[in-house]
Formats: sequence, C-alpha cells, structure tokens
Amino acid sequence: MAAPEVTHLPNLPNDVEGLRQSIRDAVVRVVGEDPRQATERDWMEALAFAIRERMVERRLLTRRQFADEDVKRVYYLSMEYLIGRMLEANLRNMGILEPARQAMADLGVNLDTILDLEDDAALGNGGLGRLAACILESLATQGYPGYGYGIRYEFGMFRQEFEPYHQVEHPDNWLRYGNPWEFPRSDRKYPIHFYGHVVEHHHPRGETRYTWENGEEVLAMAYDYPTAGYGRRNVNNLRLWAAKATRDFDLRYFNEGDYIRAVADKAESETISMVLYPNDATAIGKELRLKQEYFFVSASLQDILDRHLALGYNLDALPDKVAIQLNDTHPAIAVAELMRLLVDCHELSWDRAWDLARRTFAYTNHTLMPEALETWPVELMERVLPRHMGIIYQINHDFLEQVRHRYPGDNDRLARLSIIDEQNGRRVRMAHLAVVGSHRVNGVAALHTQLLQETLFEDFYNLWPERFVNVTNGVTPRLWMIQANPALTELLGQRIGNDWQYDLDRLRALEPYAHDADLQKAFLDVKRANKVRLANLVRERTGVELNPDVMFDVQIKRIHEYKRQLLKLLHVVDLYRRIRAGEDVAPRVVLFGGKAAPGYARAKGIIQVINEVADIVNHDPAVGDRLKCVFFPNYEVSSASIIIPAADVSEQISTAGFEASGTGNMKLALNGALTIGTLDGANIEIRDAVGEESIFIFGMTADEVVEHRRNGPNPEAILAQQPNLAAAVEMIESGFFTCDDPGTHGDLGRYLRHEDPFFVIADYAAYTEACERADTLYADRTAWAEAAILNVARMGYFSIDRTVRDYANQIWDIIPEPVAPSRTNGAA
Ligand code: H2P
Repeated sequence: MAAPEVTHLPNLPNDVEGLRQSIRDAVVRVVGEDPRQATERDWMEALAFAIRERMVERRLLTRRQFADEDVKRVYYLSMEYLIGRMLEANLRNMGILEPARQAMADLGVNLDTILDLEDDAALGNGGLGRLAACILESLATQGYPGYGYGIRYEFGMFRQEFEPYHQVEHPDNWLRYGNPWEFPRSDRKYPIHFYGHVVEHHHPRGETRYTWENGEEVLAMAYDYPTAGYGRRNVNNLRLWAAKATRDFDLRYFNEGDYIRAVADKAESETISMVLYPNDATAIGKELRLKQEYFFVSASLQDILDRHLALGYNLDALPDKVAIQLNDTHPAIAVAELMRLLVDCHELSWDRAWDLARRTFAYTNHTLMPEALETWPVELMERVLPRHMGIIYQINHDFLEQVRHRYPGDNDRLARLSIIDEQNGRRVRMAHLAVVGSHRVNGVAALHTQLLQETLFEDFYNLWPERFVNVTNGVTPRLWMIQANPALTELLGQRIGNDWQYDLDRLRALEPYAHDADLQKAFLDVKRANKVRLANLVRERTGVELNPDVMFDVQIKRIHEYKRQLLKLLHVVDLYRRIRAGEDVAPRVVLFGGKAAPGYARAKGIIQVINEVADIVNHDPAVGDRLKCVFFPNYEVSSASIIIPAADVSEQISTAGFEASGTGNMKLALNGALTIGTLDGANIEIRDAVGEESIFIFGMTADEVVEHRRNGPNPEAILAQQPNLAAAVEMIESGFFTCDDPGTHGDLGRYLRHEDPFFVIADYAAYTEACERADTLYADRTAWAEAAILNVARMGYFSIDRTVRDYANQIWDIIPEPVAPSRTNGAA
C-alpha cells in the first residue's frame, strides 16, 4: 500500500487567481520565457499547459474510477479525427473559460487573440473524421468509459490555396510549434511487424501453430490527448500512435561507413505516420496506406489486451469488458489481427478466439460508394501481412462453409459473399471481413441503413438480419452551438434556460415562442450579427464584400460529384445571366467551401470553375449586391464555426441514395438555417423532425434515381426543354468565364450534356423551384424567422449524445460512469 502522499492527486484551483498563478508559472517553467517578454504565442502555450495540468488530474481520477468500478469500456478505432482547435473547447468543457479569460486579461493578454493563433488539428477529411471527434467529446460528456485510437499524423489534411482559381495543396505542418495538448508516452511502445514469412509448426496432438518470422519491425509510440466532458469531471483519452524506428541507426551500415543509409532507414520506417491520406476518387492501391492501417490497429489491439490483462481480467471476459468499434473499413484488418494475437501470441484455440473476436467487434459503414469500399490485392496482403492473409483465408473458409450449409449449391451467392473477390484480380474485401467479424453492423442514417440492407450487404442481411442496426449520426452542441454561436446560445439561455446544453431535446421548449415577435426580432438580429462576423472574415480572406442583409446561401463539404456543387453553380450562372438580361431576381450570397482530393481531377475542375465564375460575377458592376459568389479557401473546422451560424440557407443537394447521412446538414439546421435538400441521408429525418413547411425538399428520390438510371438518362433532351439551364451550360462551355483560355470548360459542357452521372441536369428544374420557394419565404421576414426558430427547436434528435446512447445501448452494451465529486479532488 503506497503512502497517502504518493497516491494523492493534486487538486489545482480553478478560480481566476489560481489560474493566473499557473499561467504565469508556466511561462517561466514550461515555455522558458520572461513574462515581461513573452509573446502572444508564449502566453497561449502557457495557458494550454495550465489547462492540461488540470485535465490530467481529472483524467487520472476518471481512470481510477473506471478501474474501481470494473466498467466495460468501448474503444473507437478510427483513421481520422477532425478535431479542430483544442484550446477553447478544452477551456469550455473544463468549465474554466470565463475565469481563464479574466486571468489572461489580468496578465494583459486578450484571450480571443490567443484562441485565434491555434492551428486546427485536421486529422481527417470530412464528415467521417468530424463524427469521430464528436463521438469522443460526447463519450466524455456523458461519462461513458470510451477511448479513441488513431494515428498521430505529422501532416494532417492539406492546406488549400487558390492560384488563382485552381486548388493548390500545401502541407499542413500542424505540429511545427510543438503541441501542448499531447502527452508523449515513450514507455508505451509496441512492435509492429511487416513482411517476412510464416512458419507452420505441426503438433502431434492439438492445432497447428504459426509463427511470423523475419521481415521488418517498427515501433508504435503512444501520444495521449485528454478529452474533457462538458459539465462533468470525466476526462477520457484519445491515444494517437506515431511510428518510431526500432533503432536509430542500422549499425551494419554505420560500421561500413554508410552513415546516410543508416539514417535513411530510420526515416523510412517513420514515414508510416507521416501524412493523412486525402480521400480519393479511386480506391487507393498504396502499400503505405495498408501499412498505416495495420500499424495503428495492431498497436491499439496490443494496448487494449495489455490493459484488459493488467486489470486482472482473463481473455474469455473480453466481450464482457471490451467493445471495439471499427470506424469504416479502414481498421477492418483488426479482425485478423485480434485473431493473430489471441491464437498465435496467447495460444487460444481458433474457435474460442473467433467467438471472442466476433462478440467484441462492431462495424460502422459510412458510404455506399463502391470506390470508397476498400479492397486489397491478395498479392499485396500476402507480401505485407503474410500471417493475416492466412488468417483471412481461414476465416473465409469457415464462413463459406456456413453459407454452403445454409444455401447448398448456390455458388453465385458464395462468390458474392466471399471475403475474397475472385473477379477483379483477387482482392480482399475489407467490408466483408468487417461484417463477418462483427456482431453488429450499422449505417449512419435510416435511409442509408435500409439501402445497405437492400443493396451492398443484401446477402449478409439475408444471412444475419439481427446483425444490422441503424444509428443516425449527430453533432455536438458544445462545439456547434455553444462555441460557434455564442449569441444564439445566450438568446436561448434567456428564453428557455440552459438545460438543452446537456439534453438537446429540451430545445423543444422554444417551439411555443416561434411566432413571438420579440423572439423573432432577437433571432434575426443574432443571425445578422453572425453574418457580419462572417462577412468580415470573407473580406479578410478573399477581398470580397458581402451585404449582410441578403440571403446567405451556403454549401460547405468535400467537393464531390455526388454532393453536386455543380448544381448550385449552374444556379449561380443562371441567376447571373438573368440579372444581366435585366430580370429581377431575389438577391443572394452563395458561399462554397470544401476541399477536393488532390487526385480527383473532376472535383478540382469544379473548384476552378466556381472560382472563375465568382471572379466575373463579383466584379461585374451590373450585378452589385444582387449576387455574390465566394469560394471560402481552406474550409476547416475553425472556419466552419464562423460560417455555419451565419447561414440562412443550407444546401444539402446530393443525388438521392448517395449521401450516407451528412452532418453539416444538422449543424446548419441547428443554427437556424433552412435546408434546401434532396430526400437523401439524414435529410429525410431532418424533414420529419422540422416539418415539411420548414424545409425545401426537391428532386428525385433514391428509387427514382435508380429508375432514371435504368431508363437511360438523357440530359440533352432535358436541356432542349429548359432554355435557362441550356443557356447556363452554354455560358460555361463557351469560355465566358475563362478569359485566358476559352477552351477550358468544353469538357465540363460535354460531361453535363452527355454523361451527367449524378443527374444535375435531371434535377435542375426541381432545384431552382425549391430555391424560389426559399426566396419567397425569405422575403417574408416573420414567416422566415418562425421557420428558422422551429428548425432550432426541433433539432434535438440530432445531438451526438443521442447517437452515442444508441451505440451504447444497441451495440456496445456499456453504461455511463460519471466521475463522482470528491472532497479532496473535487474542484468544480
Ligand atoms: C461520410 C459520408 C457522410 C456521413 C459521414 C459520417 C463518409 O462523410 O459521406 O454522408 O455523414 O461520413 O458518417 P464525408 O462525405 O463528409 O467525408
């Protein structure tokens, strides 16, 4: 038994005086600067250190309590976490934002200036990575024992610049000033093995055993990021792995005098965690990506088993004490890796291990797009992970035996279900591995889950209907309302109190006031102030002046054909042509934001043409304030939190059946934007929640899209009947917007006229009609305010807290374990 002073956790004060003391001390002790000479960045670092000391205290308390209470834990395995800035979020969730603001002011520093210095942690591409970050925040907020695992990329999502119209990618060197939020754990390192070969050991009695020999090894080293819950003491942990060479120098080369080669090997093994892969239009066939996936999965599983055993549990208790969620197929190799660890390293029998693995894993699917469903060439898998290839064959063999038994003689079904795709040069279908190895599979919105069951996983659904569940996505109100929209937060507080911050359904209390004239006025004033705030940022970033009194119409998301930025652009061009022709159109600001995968030529072409159109429109004196078009550069979490509260209209116009859920749609509606949307993803559930009158739905349904495709789409025939649309397409392809090189967009014209794979042309008329409905309502300020307020009031369902509870109850079987206040360690 350790002495009390050893086991006692410090209990730092959270009042202004205590914080001021900690911050001033940190400038000297941690930053190493004289407070008289400290720069703003020095103060930022000192503040971050003062907070992290407090976070780690609560982290340790949380950990103790989880151990004492024997809790079941969930581990979220994700290649992506799109966290954004951490300083403000940590201050808020720790409940010390205002005391810290005051403490900084006492030290002569403006907190808001400091907050703006921080780079975004952009370890993700889009919705998938942002969802992961929201889930971690909610796990902590609700007191669930939840851990995140991922990769500590040296370079996150690229920084986007326009030169002048097309996207240029710059490396995101987010760690260049170091990172005050992370705790490097040099004692937490696991060996990760690649290449080599497998040796079989036959035992006269009992199973054949395998060892994986030779090959290469790198180390995975842990970096911990404490994640604070809002309004609770719970602080969870996000553990990100960085690759380290097993030794700094290969002595063989060194002794031969080849110093450079000795160091180069070290650099090469460390490239594994160097850079986040941007989403790509075509499946990534890169060895490095496979290595990244295996690297973080293996380290995480070794760590999970270590913790499980260290807590005194035996391996048979794994599914009772551990749930592992696979975020998309990226970590699906975990199924084979856990089998390897249990069978090869812990010497469990195959059948026992398989039962444990399947009851431990669950898999979330985020897309039906075939190119995003990972498959790896068997040859590559065999070379990089030879033991895993053998394990996958064994899993597949056992699985197909079951299928044969159930559907004798149905060879087509076997081929469709097999984990190995024999058609396309033999590839491992990671989604199949994930489904076979999980006890639950979920889609991320009702329609998406239904389509999974009817299309992509139809055969699996027939086999195991009980495995499939829906968990509709959600967003955290802490970031997407309290932090992003302080003015609306305050207004809500005045009207309905603050309970909604913990239970978003309480926003309903606003509903009876939706037609209260005072509230409407206050609501519109808040919106206008947020628009002014955005207009200032847009001026700073792009030089374009926006009039806050016209409608702000916003489409922010990754650039992808199915998300249909082109549909919005055609509308802009159409309006522009009509304004020039002297027509009276309702004024609007159209704002785009989003990145195109560097290898996705069509998406990059879309960015270029939007920028070109914007340049002409914004400089045409005939247009004035009636139309402005902005492509907001380098859209990321921190700019999203300025853009979203300022939006009047939210564009959610994907081709029906293609957007799994969407989460931007939820953030925007929560902030009082009205949605123009197709019946796709979570838009359907948003419509059901806010009511038909408070949303503008248009276009083909998912079924109609399938039908339309079957009948052979004919964009040319549609164009022949729609002169406005035809004129817009002509204007683009004629080179009107590309003074330098009029030929540039001929290809885009051909694409729209002859291919139009995502039915931009087919949905155009319905789309503009929906925009006009929005214009009409917008002109009636009272009616608009009422609809916008109702959107806010009815968005409770889309809280990430509900999402996380759905996972906890339907999939993980875990319960919250709020950290109790204690007298010794119970600062507020
Ligand atoms: C994806 C889907 C979205 C979904 C999100 C989170 C992959 O995000 O396309 O429809 O909401 O996952 O489940 P995104 O396109 O934003 O990268």
